[in-house]
Amino acid sequence: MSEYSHRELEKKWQEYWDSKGTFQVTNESALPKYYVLDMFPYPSGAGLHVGHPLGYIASDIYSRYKRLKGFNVLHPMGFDSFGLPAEQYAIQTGQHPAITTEQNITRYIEQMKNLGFSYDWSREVRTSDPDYYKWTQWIFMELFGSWYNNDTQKAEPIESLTAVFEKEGNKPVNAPCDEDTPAFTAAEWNAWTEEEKYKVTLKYRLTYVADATVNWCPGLGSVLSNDEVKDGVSERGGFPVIQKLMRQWMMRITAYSQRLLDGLDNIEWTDSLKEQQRNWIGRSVGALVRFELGIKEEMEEGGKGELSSLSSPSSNTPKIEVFTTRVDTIYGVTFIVLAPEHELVDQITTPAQRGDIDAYIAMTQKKSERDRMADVKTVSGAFTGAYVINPFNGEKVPVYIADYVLAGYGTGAVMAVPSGDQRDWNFAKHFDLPIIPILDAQKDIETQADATKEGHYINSGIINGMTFHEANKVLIQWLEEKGVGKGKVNYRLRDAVFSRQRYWGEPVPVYYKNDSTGQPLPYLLAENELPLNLPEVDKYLPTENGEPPLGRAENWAHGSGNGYELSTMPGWAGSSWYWYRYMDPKNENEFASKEAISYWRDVDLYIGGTEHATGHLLYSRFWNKFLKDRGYVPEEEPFKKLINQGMIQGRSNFVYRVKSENYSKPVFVSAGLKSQYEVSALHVDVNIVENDILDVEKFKATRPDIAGEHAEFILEDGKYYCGVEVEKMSKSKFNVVNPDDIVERYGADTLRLYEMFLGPLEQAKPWNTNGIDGTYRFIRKFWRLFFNDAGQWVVKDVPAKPEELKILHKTIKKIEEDIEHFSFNTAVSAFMVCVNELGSLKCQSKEVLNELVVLLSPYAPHITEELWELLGHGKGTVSKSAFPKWEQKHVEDAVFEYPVQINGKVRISLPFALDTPAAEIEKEVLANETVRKWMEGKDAKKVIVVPKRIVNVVI
Ligand code: ANZ
Repeated sequence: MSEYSHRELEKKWQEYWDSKGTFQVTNESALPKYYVLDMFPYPSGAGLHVGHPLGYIASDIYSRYKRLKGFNVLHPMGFDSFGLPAEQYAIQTGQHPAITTEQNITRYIEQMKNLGFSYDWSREVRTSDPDYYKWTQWIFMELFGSWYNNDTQKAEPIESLTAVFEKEGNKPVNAPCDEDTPAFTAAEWNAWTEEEKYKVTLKYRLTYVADATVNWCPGLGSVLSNDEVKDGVSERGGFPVIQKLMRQWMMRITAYSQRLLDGLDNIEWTDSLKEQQRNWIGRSVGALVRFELGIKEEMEEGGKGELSSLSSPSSNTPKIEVFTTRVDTIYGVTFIVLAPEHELVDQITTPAQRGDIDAYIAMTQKKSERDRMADVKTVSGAFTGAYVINPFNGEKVPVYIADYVLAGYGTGAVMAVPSGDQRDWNFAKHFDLPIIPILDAQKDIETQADATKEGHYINSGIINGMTFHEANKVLIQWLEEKGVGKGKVNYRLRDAVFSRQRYWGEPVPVYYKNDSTGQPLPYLLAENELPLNLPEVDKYLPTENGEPPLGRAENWAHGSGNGYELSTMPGWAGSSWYWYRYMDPKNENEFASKEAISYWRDVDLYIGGTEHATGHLLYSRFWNKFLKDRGYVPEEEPFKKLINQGMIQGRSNFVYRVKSENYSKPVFVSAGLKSQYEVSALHVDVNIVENDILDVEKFKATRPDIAGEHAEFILEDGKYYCGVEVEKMSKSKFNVVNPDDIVERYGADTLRLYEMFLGPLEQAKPWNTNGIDGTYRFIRKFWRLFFNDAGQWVVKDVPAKPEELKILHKTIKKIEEDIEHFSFNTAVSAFMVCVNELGSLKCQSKEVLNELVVLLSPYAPHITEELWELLGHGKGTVSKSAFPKWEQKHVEDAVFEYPVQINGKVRISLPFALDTPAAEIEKEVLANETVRKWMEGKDAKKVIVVPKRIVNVVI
């Protein structure tokens, strides 16, 4: 082939790689391993657009580079194939989601293969495949079979827990568990029936059933996770989402809060991503403080009555426990605020205040937690009529309820310090409550919030004059001594809701059997009953009595005759462990063999989008830590290095229709002339626009609805120029560019280079098809180094010239550095410079071109395979060769221009070959005419030659 023909050549090599299994890797290799993972896609019906492959191209370049560097590279691809869109489509069309999913996957694979990715397709996984979800179900069962031991900081089998119960009851057990877990002795435990024992263990398991306030989306008939809800509506479909209490499977991720935080210190992720995870976990160091309730009848009578609770504290008096990060402000507490849902509200509200309180509660029920957090302006609340005693100074303070206090955080109650907290300040102002300054630096009370920076405590007894940290320490000690509180670390992270009322997800491997009181109790399937296959249903909708779609399945019951769980697992289940399945995808006995896992261990490089910052990446880390605790995997963190590729935005084109009454004859004006008219801008399909010039005939043909036969076009220089705007790439904006079209026209190599050339990988950038011509020219110029205009092969076995070697070695050095830093765009520029320079030198040396082919192969794998073959490497593929080594001697200039200083002033610079001895340089410098002129006939006292730097002459 002497003409560059991307169509022929790319197909040829894609078929070659496929048929030879070029990129299949084994788990037994003497080579060091390297694992490059892409976040696997959900196969949507729309196929890939040019934005999707950005990360895949980068990871492919890196994988190919690592192979050339001598690593055994695992680079797999698969599909996160359970999910809502397929189910929505099934609801609308009756088509089984498995069918659409299969079709979409086929299309994705075809599109990916067209781009020349070096995936080991023999390891492909699909989360909706029973052979795969069998193991997702198995992990669920392992979680069910485990509890978290805070003392060992590990998940352990439930048997180690019941062993303690048998001997010592649950007093010595330090473990996260349900709030209503009773205290019991070994004697009590041992006296219980098996059923009673089982029920108690359910309170400790890492997955459990609970009533949880969830995001319920009636439009989708399902619960959604927080990251599936945006601004009060579902991300998919935009249906309203409300807060509802429902019985759900939960995952006790909170047991891992601290480890999820600590692990971030040992992985190479961007600071912003780590910060998002830290914020999501939300660690707060503070204290719990108990405020005892005054007897409310006495309080009401003038408020000055004897405080029986103060004089005779009794364990029966209700106490309000608050969580605070600022115990140091306790002297400034002037009221207490409870969340409207707080369990004590009903009990403490006085008859006189009941009306106000009930009305307020009714009002807040309408708001979601999100709305409540987001609204910082509106101040509202109600007085309960009750008072509590500040344990530090015996002051009595009133108790309010207000919706700025959230039921689900801390204890659902705060000690309010208006001089320290803005919300408390607003509340105090609104209800005319006292404000006590806590610091002496009192320019303005609102500035006191930051006690760590300035000011000394006033009115504060034991902490007067202390720093913030000292004060907190002293106060927490005081609390503990007096028995009214203790130090406490609080996390914002909540346990994860694991149930979805959907069809297209993993069935939960659980059935229900009624207990002796007739209540259903969940039981696990036996391991050999897995996978629990998704049953057929007649419709993908909830049943008439509101059960999830699985409620429609006929005869769908456990062998014992008991009904299965009807909800399915959430979208994140299958993606929380998939990187292990690639290690050993066909294994029928384990999720992956011990050998495979101990060879591949973890993902060295993970590339994907930022939208998974707090969902997938947190859940995966959680499951990984759990699997590690149970001895199934070796590493604490699954993804050592993570890069987020930036989004490729769409570049929309617009036409401008002149506003007019006459719609039968629309008039469109070219962009440059539009200011002369009153116009409305309309999106036009970017695929019928080239270099911003509209193909008017195609426009008429494809959009007869807006530009019929009779439309008129006001042109500039005979052309219709479109307007341009950068927006999200989406169908509705007519700016979607399909990689298939680009590949057809320019080839995958050009597309790969062009996507990398667009800008730094991590940055968002607009797609612009106009620029691709430049990259296409580069590829053809590269080809021209091997073939002349007449199509003759010009490469010769001639020794390389020094200039050629210099260009080559500088490029090798630069490309290597750039790949190591994931700076793919600068590498592409370096290739362009190199090819230009070798082109102008008319380089024909095989020695040079051979190396260049290897160097470019990760970026442009097809053309380089072809040339590699033509260079005489027979059947071997360039992907199995070795990355060239650059040598210092070639990189350096052969000659150095020495600046020559005479008594400290540079007077001239003189070129010397690098290997010139110092004595020779000295001799020639002193003999130079200009130098002699500046020496004014004097002798040199000293001549200092600093090699490759400078020559100093002292006279
Ligand atoms: C007294 C105080 C004084 C507070 C002060 C702050 C500043 P983070 O850092 O987010 O953990 N708080 C506690 N529970 C709450 C709840 N359920 N809803 C709303 N607010 C709650 O915040 C902890 C602080 O937020 C706590 O410290 C408490 O107010 C409030 F100058 O206590 B602070």
